[in-house]
Amino acid sequence: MLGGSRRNPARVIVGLGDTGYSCARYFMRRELEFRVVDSRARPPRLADLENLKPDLEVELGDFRGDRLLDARELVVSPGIDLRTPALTAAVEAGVPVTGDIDIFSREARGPIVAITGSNGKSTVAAMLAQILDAAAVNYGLGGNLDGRHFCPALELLEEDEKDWYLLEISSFQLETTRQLNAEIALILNLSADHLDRYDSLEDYARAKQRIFRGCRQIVLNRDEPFSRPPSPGDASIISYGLDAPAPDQAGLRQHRGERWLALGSEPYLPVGALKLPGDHNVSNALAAMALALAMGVARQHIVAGLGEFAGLPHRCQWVANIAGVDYYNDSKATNVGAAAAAVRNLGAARAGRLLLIAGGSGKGADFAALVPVMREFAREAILIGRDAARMAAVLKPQIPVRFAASLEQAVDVASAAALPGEAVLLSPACASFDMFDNFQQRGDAFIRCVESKR
Ligand code: UMA
Ligand code: ADP
Repeated sequence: MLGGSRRNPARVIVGLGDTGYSCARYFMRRELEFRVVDSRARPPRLADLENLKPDLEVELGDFRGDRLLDARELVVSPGIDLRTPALTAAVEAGVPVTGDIDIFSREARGPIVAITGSNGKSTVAAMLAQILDAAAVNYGLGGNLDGRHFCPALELLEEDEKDWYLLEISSFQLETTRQLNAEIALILNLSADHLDRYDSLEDYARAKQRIFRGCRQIVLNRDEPFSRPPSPGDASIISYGLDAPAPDQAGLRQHRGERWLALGSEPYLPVGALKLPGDHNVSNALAAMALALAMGVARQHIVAGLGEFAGLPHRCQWVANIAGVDYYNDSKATNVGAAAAAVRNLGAARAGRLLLIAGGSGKGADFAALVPVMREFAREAILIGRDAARMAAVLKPQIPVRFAASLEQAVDVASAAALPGEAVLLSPACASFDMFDNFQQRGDAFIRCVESKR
């Protein structure tokens, strides 16, 4: 099945992970000619593809520029940096580049709700899904979301046609999306992340802003300057924020002595009715509410969906209370913005009696933004992983820091140090790949360590 040169031009799928495999299936359904390249020796979906199409040409190992130059089109997977020399050479030679979301937007019949941002994408997408379940809307949910129940966007087209498509889209996927034409588009927020893939924060922001290309309605977060499109064009706008909303906008209002999510002057539900902790999740709930309003969903379904949503695992997930200490698993906090939000929100509720377990692979991030929240809302950091020393260098002058050789040891240190009424939070501010396969495995390992303390 491998190798060999051949007549062209065929489409070339670059990368054989979940995305590449979904693209291959899509091309097969459409009876379009394609071949596949992957720089890895054993890409994860190789066996699946071999079963599906044993005669297919798959080229493995370092990308060869000459094998890409005569392609009709490159369909590039999100995990691959477009700055890879073989890809830049093909682009310079005039080979068009696309990606799965780009193809999806051209093929899908139903309108698209597109969600991006540095943090909160999966939570907001899942909250909106819960609202749409309450409203009995026929929708498909996919894209960047991880997990057993979600799929790459193109797999949604294998199912019956839907009335709406909810897509969580990463900046990597947006890089290869020429024109999304979403019905509704939203950038939740932007904070430093993936700086191993972008030359600057501005480059990262520019990738995110491609979400607005051709969109008809924009949902924007008033609390986040990066949420705004560079020029909204003719798109209509509904905004949300933690302040009091103007008419027809979403926000927070005082009502019967507490904070309520509201549309203009109309209260929807009290903040206390949300099951997730922290103002970052109040903001996420307002985002889901604004998206649902833009879709035309009625008030009672929004209230029901938001009130029922219990949160996703690995995002500020409460694990246990052992000897008076609460343990939280926020393994999905793979960047500084997410970890800072967790420390602020969980630490504020305990007057700073919080121990943070953090560290891992920092993706080139500057950890300085953790310092003010750690100083105000935490009393100690226990650091693990490849970038522990780099993180310590930033935190150490300000707050006590200890190192641990493993996550298990970090939980031992934290549980020995934590006093009743305090909390231990795993919120690494880093990717997990130096010690684990993925953030789910890291979170599951944390839960097991905590459970062993009972
Ligand atoms: N890779 C190679 N050589 C190749 C192809 C890939 O070394 O030829 C490496 C990449 O550098 C990367 C890994 O393989 O480290 C996976 O890349 P991929 O493009 O094959 O990934 P997929 O399996 O297709 O999964 C992707 C998303 N992953 C990434 O963008 C890294 C998944 O998001 C997404 O669920 C899936 O498509 C379906 O849409 C995961 C993710 O971590 C959850 N996303 C990042 C994030 O949320 O921060 C952006
Ligand atoms: P994403 O899909 O963008 O990675 P998730 O909903 O999976 O977002 O959450 C990832 C991490 O970000 C978790 O640690 C979570 O607690 C944190 N988080 C969620 N929403 C926000 C927000 N609005 N601002 C900052 N951090 C957030």
